[in-house]
Amino acid sequence: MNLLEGKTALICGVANDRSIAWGITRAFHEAGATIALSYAGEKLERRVRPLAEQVDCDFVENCDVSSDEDIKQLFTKVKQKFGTIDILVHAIAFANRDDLAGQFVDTSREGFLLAQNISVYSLIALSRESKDLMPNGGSILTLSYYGSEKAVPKYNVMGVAKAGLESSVRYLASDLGPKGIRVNAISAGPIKTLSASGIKDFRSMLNTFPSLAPLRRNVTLEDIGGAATFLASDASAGVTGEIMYVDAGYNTVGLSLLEKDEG
Ligand code: NAD
Ligand code: 0WE
Repeated sequence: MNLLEGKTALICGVANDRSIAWGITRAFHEAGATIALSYAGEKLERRVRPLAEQVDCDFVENCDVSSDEDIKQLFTKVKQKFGTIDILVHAIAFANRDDLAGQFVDTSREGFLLAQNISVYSLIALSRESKDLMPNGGSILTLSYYGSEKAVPKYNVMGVAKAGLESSVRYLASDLGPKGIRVNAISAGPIKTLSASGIKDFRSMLNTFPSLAPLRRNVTLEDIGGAATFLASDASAGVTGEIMYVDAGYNTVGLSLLEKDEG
């Protein structure tokens, strides 16, 4: 399928081949999009360049989203190379590891502001820059998680950040809708990425999830890539301000009594 033929996508947040951003990149490439990538920190360049080659991408730029300077430079280079873009993917989050371990009540001011800065404000800043490069309209996508609306043990300060992120999606959609720019989030089920590997008990989350989710399995990078392709394409032209769950149905069920009669 060539849903994204003729479209250019700037994808921010590839760290390695397990990143959700990489799953989205592969899906966009298969759908015919031209790809531009940004990563955070020179250490990652070594990992991201070879991945970029796999999708015929020769635009790979460093951008730490805590730096206004980095963001400005990224978009200057995007403008030089592509002129305009059609799609922005924001797949970036960060909180102090300690804040994802103890109790939420112990969150420091510094830890709170860090999580909001990297995980929420960055979407606003990247969207502002993107809108000037989207004269023909466009699609902006970010990644959220269920911990935004329910208190998930240990997700803590990131849960509050994701609540802010989802709210930002609605406000950005409201601002940019008149320009034909849509803004949506995918709320993904748990996936074992670099970010997740730092989390104690993540493995037991992945092991338990299939018994609770209607589809009886974990979600894959391909699941997220498919939904992202839809939201980035004109097939979703009437959808904006939306939080789309790609979680094997997990968020839709209440009491889960484990039953033996599967099938
Ligand atoms: P990942 O570690 O592969 O990606 C996170 C990315 O954020 C990395 O590329 C990292 O370099 C980038 N990043 C961190 N600080 C940055 C900064 N200052 N500037 C620029 N980039 C920075 O992990 P992932 O799971 O693919 O995470 C991508 C998104 O998906 C995140 O928003 C995450 O919250 C969300 N998400 C993940 C899961 C999951 O279970 N893995 C589930 C739902 C949502
Ligand atoms: O959004 C995320 C992960 C976000 C994240 C992860 C880390 C680990 C390493 C942000 N910052 C950091 N900082 C680090 O130093 N997810 C949705 C994955 C995730 O993280 C959890 C989860 C799930 C799911 C943390 C606790 C409980 C569940």
